[in-house]
Amino acid sequence: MRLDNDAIIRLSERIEVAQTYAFPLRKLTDDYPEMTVADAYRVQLALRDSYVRRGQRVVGWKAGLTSKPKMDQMGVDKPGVGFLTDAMARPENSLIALADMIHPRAECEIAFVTGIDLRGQVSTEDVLAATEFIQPAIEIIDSRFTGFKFDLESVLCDNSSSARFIVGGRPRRPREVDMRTLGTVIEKNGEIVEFGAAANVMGHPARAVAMLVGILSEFDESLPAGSIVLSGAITAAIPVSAGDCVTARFLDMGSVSIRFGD
Ligand code: OOG
Ligand code: MG
Repeated sequence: MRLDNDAIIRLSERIEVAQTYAFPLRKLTDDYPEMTVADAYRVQLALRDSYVRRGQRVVGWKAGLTSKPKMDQMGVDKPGVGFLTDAMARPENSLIALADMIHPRAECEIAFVTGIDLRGQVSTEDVLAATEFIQPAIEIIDSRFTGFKFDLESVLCDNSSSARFIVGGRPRRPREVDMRTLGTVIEKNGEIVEFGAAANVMGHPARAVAMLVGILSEFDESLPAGSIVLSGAITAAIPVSAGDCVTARFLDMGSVSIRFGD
């Protein structure tokens, strides 16, 4: 049975407060075990509407849990999506404040920037044709659930743990690089902590973007031209704390660095 609208609003308010004041919640399915994935996306939409009413602008979308290393790390075996707003964007090489996050982790991803609207069931070829350029990115995720533990429904309500994102390095045309064999290395304080190839992301990161467009179209939404799309972490996410410096290096695409402070 669908959750009623009051429950959807109550849940989105619960998430918004936890996101704003950075305190952890019990996972939402503890209180609403009957919640479905469709309900969870209704909660996410209510959250998005609330941020937009408060003046934030949606600048793009993210796909999450699109690689085996991430699914294994989180114990969730299905991908999902979340929205990105201008308030989450941070410049390359900047100092990211951690005071307003609970237990942040960094991920390295390929960002797609689209040039035409995408809607419905699209192929990886459609995604590549619609992509103006791809760019290295770091996503900072922060689960609003205690212990960074959740199920698919709860994490979708929490906007797929979205917190901050940074794009940088060298933009490339999507067909200039072989995205499957694109290697990436994450360094924390100069030590290599994770590495992998972008094929970890559903065989090809453009497939994750196609999946995201499919999910949006289930809710009768399109991916507008000019969107930034994060295609999902290529490796497991790494925990970060104040004083850390993280660099994600991408083969032939340069690197993105950020520092973390209190
Ligand atoms: C969910 C978000 C996962 C990714 O790139 O796989 C994600 C989480 O792990 O908290 O952003
Ligand atoms: Mg991510």
